[in-house]
Amino acid sequence: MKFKKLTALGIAAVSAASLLAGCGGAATENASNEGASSGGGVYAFVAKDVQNPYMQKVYEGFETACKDIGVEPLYKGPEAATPEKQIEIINQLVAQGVAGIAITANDQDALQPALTEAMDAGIPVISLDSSVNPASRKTHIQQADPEKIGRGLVQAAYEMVDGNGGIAILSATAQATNQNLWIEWMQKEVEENADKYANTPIVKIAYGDDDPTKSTSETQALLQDSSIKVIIAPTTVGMLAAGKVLQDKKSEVKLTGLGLPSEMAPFIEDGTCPWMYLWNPVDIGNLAGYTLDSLVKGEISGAVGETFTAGELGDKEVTEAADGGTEVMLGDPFKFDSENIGEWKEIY
Ligand code: RAM
Repeated sequence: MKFKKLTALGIAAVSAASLLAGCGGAATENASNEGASSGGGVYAFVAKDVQNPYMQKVYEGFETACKDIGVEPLYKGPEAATPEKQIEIINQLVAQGVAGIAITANDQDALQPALTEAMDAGIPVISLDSSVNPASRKTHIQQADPEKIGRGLVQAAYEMVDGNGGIAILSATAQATNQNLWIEWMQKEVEENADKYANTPIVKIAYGDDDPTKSTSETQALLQDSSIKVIIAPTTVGMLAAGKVLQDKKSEVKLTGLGLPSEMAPFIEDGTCPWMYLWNPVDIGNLAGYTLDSLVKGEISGAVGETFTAGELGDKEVTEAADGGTEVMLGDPFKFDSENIGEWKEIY
């Protein structure tokens, strides 16, 4: 399977519009938005962590959807990407009586008691970006097919080293559902094509926890292993940290992964990262806002086959997810390289 080259100008227009419209500041775990404290008519967004610029881009789209729908958006999240603080936040949101919760999860299972309590209290819950297990959600917003992402990243790494050189993966946290699923597909791609990948094994998986400092030191440690010739960072935080280390060291090691064009442009322009992939983070948040709204209004229940309209993103369908639950898919990942990065770095 191959990634699609970026052609969707319609989506570009939506992104630019969303970015212009979305101008709210990010609240931290201790703050709540003005006017949102009463709970009713509030759609809450719980980030993996509030330090992550990617989360803020996703929230911009969610915020725009809420404003278009006419409800109050609320941004919450812990300082670091751990489930414990997310549980506290969920409990607060339930006590506050918000109308719906969209969460990007730091653990697949640990949030289940808190999230089922929310749903029992009549508050629809969806996950986005990084899923919770099917029992903890009504549905999940899937950015793109995890198989395409995982296989595509390893195929890219293979090409970058001409089929000769070890691959290292710099991930987010060890519990991140989305990264773990992508890594499974990366491993499957290598195992199923053993002859092709004979000289490009996956030699190490490191975890930078979506923390810039840890991601930097983990990259430095990977570089101690001279068999590693390419790093795949399926996280925007990891990619930026790895790019800086490689650039500083003028390393020959190549980098690919999932990065924000606005952050990764200098590394694509100087060849550190020949190309990378991502979807539109603003659109993910936007789709989450409209999906949550359809659940709150009872237009859908999160079951396979249901359809709804997600604002400018158009008609969407609830489909079966690989984990046995359901999901709503945004679309194909985009490829960013030296030809198009100049245009996209301005957008997200
Ligand atoms: C990071 C996060 C997020 C992931 C992106 C690609 O910011 O880990 O979950 O989807 O990267």
